[in-house]
Amino acid sequence: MTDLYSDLAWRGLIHQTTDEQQLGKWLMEKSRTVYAGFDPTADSLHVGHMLGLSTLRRFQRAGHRPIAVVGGATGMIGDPSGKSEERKLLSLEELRANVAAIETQMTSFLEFGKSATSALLVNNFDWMSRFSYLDFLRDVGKNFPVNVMLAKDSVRARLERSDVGLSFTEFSYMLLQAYDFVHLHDHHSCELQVGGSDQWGNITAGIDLARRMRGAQLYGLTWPLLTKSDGSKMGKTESGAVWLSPRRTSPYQFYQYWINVDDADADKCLRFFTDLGREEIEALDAARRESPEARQSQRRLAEEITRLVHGESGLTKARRASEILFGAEISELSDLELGEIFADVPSQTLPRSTLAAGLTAIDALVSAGLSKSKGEARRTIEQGGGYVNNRRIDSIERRLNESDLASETVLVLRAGKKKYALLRFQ
Ligand code: 383
Repeated sequence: MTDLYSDLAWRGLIHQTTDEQQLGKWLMEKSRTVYAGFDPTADSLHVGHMLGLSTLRRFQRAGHRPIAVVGGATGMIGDPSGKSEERKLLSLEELRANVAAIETQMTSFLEFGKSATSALLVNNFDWMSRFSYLDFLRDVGKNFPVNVMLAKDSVRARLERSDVGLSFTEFSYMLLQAYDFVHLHDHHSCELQVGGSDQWGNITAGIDLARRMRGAQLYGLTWPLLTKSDGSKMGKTESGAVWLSPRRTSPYQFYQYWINVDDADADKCLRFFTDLGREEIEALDAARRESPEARQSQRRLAEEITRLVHGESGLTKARRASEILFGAEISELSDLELGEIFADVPSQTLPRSTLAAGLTAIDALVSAGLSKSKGEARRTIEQGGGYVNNRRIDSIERRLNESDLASETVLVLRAGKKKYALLRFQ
């Protein structure tokens, strides 16, 4: 067995464990079963969750068996850990759709099959929904001293604030997660639960419960919060989370997020998110110190993570989009792909008949808003600064027609180096 614990420690992925001294040895002794849970709060996982999935993946590659739990039941309640306010309950339809969507995403990180280390995907609704309220209070609740529950960070943080409070529903959340650990121990000999540092309270609640109910010794490990060197959250942009679903965050935007990681955060990202080994990462660190402008780390990071999440075809698309924004000729894209690449670029719509009649390049630049007048458009073209689909407009006589469309309905115009505009024909 490989020394997984040392690798996790080197990567900076160990925040707290139940057993500082023993866990490393324990993981080397034999193949263990380990789990992490994901609540279906949206129809996609995001970068924060990705760390959980890639950590499970590290366990699997080191010879352990990972279980990914999708929280069909816990998602009905809402984990107060790390949340400053009570959550809105999700409707049952929303939950069902979210479960289906995130289950698909979870499978791409792990190997499923029939071997001893094959991953398992389970939904806690399957066992929790069979519990009656009275049985749950008698079997599980009886083992939870309320004073211990009150001392948990997730609870204390909320009780200290008089303006938000904490409902009985969310207060009970930790019992559900605690019982999951017992259930997975009973049915799959699971002995270790991993999660982000916000999950420490829930993980230790499960360990206590297993000791009380079964006399079993279970273990826990958390990784640190995902923060950047400036203190802000990793995996967030001004427009919100970076999602794994290509419908929420296109492969191109996803790729760009990693390409734009600060030098100061690159070492952490490479260690946390990629499968690259120590030697390779340290070589990238050295290269970054020597010639940061080459952005080799960022390119490698973007490449590795985009391939993992969006596959080779997603990576190809994302790369193509970057090339286009750096001036590569544009052809044979779909409206959708163009829309993603040029999401922030202004666009104008013209009737399709203008194109059939042969629109002059001069008129096109004016209609797109790139030139204020025909005179200005003419000068732009004469100086070699007018482009259609990133190809230079070689004459002021140039007319555009259907064959110039870059996609079904869109033409990409550019004035100078960076000023883009789209013309849509409908
Ligand atoms: C549910 C049932 C279990 C074990 C865990 C859970 C989910 C857990 C939770 N996790 C977060 C989530 O789902 O809420 N109560 O959004 C996040 N995780 C992972 C990681 C993280 C945590 O899925 O820190 C970030 O991604 O643990 O916030 O039996």
